[in-house]
Amino acid sequence: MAVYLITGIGGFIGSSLARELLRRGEQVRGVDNFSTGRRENLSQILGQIDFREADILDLDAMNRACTGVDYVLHQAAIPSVPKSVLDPIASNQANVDGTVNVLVAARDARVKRVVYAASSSAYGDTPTLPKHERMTPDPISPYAVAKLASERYMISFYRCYGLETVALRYFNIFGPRQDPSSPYSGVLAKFITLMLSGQPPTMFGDGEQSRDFTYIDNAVEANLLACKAPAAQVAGKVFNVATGRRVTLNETFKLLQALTSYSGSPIYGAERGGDIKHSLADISSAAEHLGYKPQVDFEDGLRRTVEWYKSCQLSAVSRQ
Ligand code: UD2
Repeated sequence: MAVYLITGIGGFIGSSLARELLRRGEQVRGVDNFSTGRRENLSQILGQIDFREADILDLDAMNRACTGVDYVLHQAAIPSVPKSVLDPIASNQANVDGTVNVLVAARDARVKRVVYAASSSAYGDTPTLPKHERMTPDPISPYAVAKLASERYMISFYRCYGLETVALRYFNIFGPRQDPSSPYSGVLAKFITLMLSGQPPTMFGDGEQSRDFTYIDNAVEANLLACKAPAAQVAGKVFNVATGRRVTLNETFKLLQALTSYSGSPIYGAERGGDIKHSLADISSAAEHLGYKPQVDFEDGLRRTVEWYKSCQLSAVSRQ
């Protein structure tokens, strides 16, 4: 049994990682300051994890959290392009300074490996598709810059201190427990919950932007593979985590109409600042070096996600 520290364990990705690790019989420790994570995401597993409410900007707390840990899964972040455009200082603090703290603490505690939640936003709007890891990054938003800077810190800590690090560039992860309630929430969580309650979603732009939407189980699997893959193949490296297929928001809306029985139309609004038009990953490097293969495709993931939000609505109704 290994000890895993998950930063941002209250988030939808962090809490999904925790659930899977517990299912596999591993020991889970987690930190969150609940700036974007949610206590409800942990309510069913709180008795099975070593949870510490802490901010990754608190180096002492990170030192304590890393003591005795084998693997760190660093998910804590302010994960939003538009929020970073509004407040680049907060984005930099959480997404860069926080990462450096986690790395210093992990190095000093001699953890075996740190796996980092990097972002596809690092590629920017370069026209070449699919995006592969050898391309020169060209981030647009402050969020994307911060995520790329942290990725480079991961590589730097491997080169300078020999701390094994792996950066996983997530491509629009979605699934159950993604928070739909903030204006900065991921598009699918927002669209699904709006449409289930009979309200029109808003497309920022013409809806023809496309994403390689990736179901949460695939991201969880990639993290666990990244912990165990031979260091010679993965340490100090960056991998795309995606499905290798893209869909437009307009196409997604049609699929969601069928799944949610929503018969209205979307609202079309202004394009969002800092946005990327098309995003699609080449996942051959993750396949080769991590043994990664997406287990759940987009349609199946969308169906499972809609079912989960429906079940939340039902339990909210039964509580009334
Ligand atoms: C970026 C990253 C993603 C992850 C995420 C964290 C890219 C391609 N992806 O996601 O990997 O790091 O940041 O937040 O950079 N939209 C609407 N209506 C809404 C909400 C969003 O039309 O109500 C649009 C939005 O303008 C964008 C698309 O939907 O074109 C996806 O937006 P998002 O915020 O879900 O994720 P994105 O692509 O910024």
